[in-house]
Amino acid sequence: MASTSDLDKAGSIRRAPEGFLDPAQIAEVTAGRRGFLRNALLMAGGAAAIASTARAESSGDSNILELPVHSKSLGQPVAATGYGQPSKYERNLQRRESPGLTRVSAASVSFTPLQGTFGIITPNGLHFERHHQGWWDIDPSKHRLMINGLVKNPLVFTMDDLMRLPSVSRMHFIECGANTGMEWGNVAVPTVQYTHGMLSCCEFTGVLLSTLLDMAGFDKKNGKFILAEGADGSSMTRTISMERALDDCMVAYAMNGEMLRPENGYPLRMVAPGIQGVSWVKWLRRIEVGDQPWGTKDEVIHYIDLMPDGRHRQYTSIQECKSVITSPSGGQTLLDKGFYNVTGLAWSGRGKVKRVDVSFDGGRNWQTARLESPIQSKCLTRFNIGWKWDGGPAVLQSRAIDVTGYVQPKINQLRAVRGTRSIYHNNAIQSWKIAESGEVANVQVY
Ligand SMILES: Nc1nc2c(c(=O)[nH]1)N[C@H]1C(S)=C(S)[C@@H](COP(=O)(O)O)O[C@H]1N2
Ligand SMILES: [Mo]
Repeated sequence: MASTSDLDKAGSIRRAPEGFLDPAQIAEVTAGRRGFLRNALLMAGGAAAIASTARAESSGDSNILELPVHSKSLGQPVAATGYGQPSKYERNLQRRESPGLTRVSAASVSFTPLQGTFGIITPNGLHFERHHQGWWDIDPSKHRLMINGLVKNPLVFTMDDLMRLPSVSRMHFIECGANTGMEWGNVAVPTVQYTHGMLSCCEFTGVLLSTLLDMAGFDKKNGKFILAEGADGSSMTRTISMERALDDCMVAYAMNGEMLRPENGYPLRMVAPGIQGVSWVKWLRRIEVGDQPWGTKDEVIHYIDLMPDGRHRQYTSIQECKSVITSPSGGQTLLDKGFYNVTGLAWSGRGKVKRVDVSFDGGRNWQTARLESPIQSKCLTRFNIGWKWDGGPAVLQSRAIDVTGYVQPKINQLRAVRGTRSIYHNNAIQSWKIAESGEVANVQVY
């Protein structure tokens, strides 16, 4: 394996700038993550000799020799609150607002802590949130969904009406088009939570949009687009092509086995698989059928990409193939040399993930990672690969390939086509640098 120190000398690796977080926040993020890795290793210690910290012998370990109170007295009765909560030892795992983003009143973002979630499903309480005008807990008995425009029979549904219709349950990722947007501007946010945490994945339950459009008798000749409109004060309206609307879009009322959370659009949201998050209109109240795109404010001012020739790329709907190593990742610290399970997530808005390669030397050599099942279309896929850290500097990267054969690009390949003035739609390879101290930092490898 080639050493990465020459990459350093060439100035091709950019360290996360200091002062992006204030010292108290850095302490909070890194202390929590250190604790997490230490705990994780202790827990895994009994399973196999995976880390040199797992001792073969345990003489004098009071955790074994002294019977703990939970082994010799009565435990708690059923939980006093009907809705279960995580262990108090997991309270560091929180959605967080990025310290680097300015919050404009209720227009805000909270990021999913990808470094501390497992498998592919995001627990509902950790699903990222993006509100343009704050969230509401809407009374479902008063909520209505209207279908109008180029339809024979304009319709209005109550929630009860919708829940009587044929339903489907499907697992899909949702990613905000601005996810990883800070990296365009050369700002290295410190953790995977803030680089990639506008990403979540749930099993959604609802009614296919095609079912509703058929019921309304949409104009098959001129009905080329639909407009989805939300009931909050942000006037969130997004155009979706009829082709995609009829393919796999759904109006969903449930996520991960329970009704939607208020912050994620309760009681009804659009699920637009593979399409950027903004089109997943929350608190969905109206669908209009039309013959051309509407060009609403969120389609002409926001979610567009300023290209090198000065023109804007508009209506970029698909989230291209992307992946990221979630552990080890920025802000974590490796405790010792030896074996580590390197794990991460891969996804594509065009279908299934075909392969994920991982590099430990900044992209010179690649090894194919193990994909965990299920591997589903437009859904997160979990990958794992074993790695033995020799204690020297290393740069970890993952590169995903989807069923179309598309290969996740390097940041410089993306910049060559897209320039440097974009905010949205950055699907470049992410690099994590491991220092000899074991500290993991966000770097860019060109
Ligand atoms: N009505 C409405 N829908 C909305 C938004 C909003 O502010 N209002 N935000 C959009 C954006 S930009 C994103 S990325 C997703 C975020 O969904 P989540 O909050 O469930 O993660 O919802 C989209 N739908
Ligand atoms: Mo978004």
